[in-house]
Amino acid sequence: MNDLEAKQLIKATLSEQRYEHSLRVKETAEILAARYEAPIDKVILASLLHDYAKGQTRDQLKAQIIDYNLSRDLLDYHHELWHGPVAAEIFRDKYGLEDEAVLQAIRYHTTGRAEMELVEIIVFVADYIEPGRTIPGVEEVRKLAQDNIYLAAREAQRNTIIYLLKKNAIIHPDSFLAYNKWTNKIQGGF
Ligand code: DGI
Ligand code: FE
Ligand code: FE
Repeated sequence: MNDLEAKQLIKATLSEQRYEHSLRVKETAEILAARYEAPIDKVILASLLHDYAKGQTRDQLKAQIIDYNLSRDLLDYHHELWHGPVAAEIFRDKYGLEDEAVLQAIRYHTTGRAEMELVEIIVFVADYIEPGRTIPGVEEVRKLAQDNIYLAAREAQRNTIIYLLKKNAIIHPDSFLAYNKWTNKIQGGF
């Protein structure tokens, strides 16, 4: 799949608002890819496609988690966490997308995970800082992203975890694993 096909696919599937968000994530991710010398084609494709399944209903997503044999554990977590893993399966199954780095970036764009490649981290951060976002603290993450992608990712994740804790939400372990990994990296650990 090339980026024109990806754009057409999301335009035909997503709401206008979500389509525009996806284009802004792509623009932001492109800048980060250049800055951090990440494979630009993979970054563009993953960022355009990351929210492909976002418009699906909870029941549709649930059915696909079962059909695609995704971890049933997912169903114990908020349905907001389902659209990434399901989208990755759809692209693999129905669109012949085989690039693992792209699929992983789509799959883990909401929670993060312990072992993230640069493409994944860039999509994760771009999704958080795209210019349409008004999340408290986003300005600080935008600044950090200019110099240190790990610091930016860690700060974004820290903000999300604090936000979720404040509303007594259940937090997926992958969110913590990503947070721990980035924090350790920043502090010069593993
Ligand atoms: O799809 P987007 O809105 O562009 O962004 P996203 O896929 O990063 O989804 C963000 C939402 O997901 C946001 O409301 C925070 C939530 N989220 C992220 N990690 C977790 C989580 N929600 C729960 N309950 N648990 C998590 O670990
Ligand atoms: Fe998303
Ligand atoms: Fe998004």
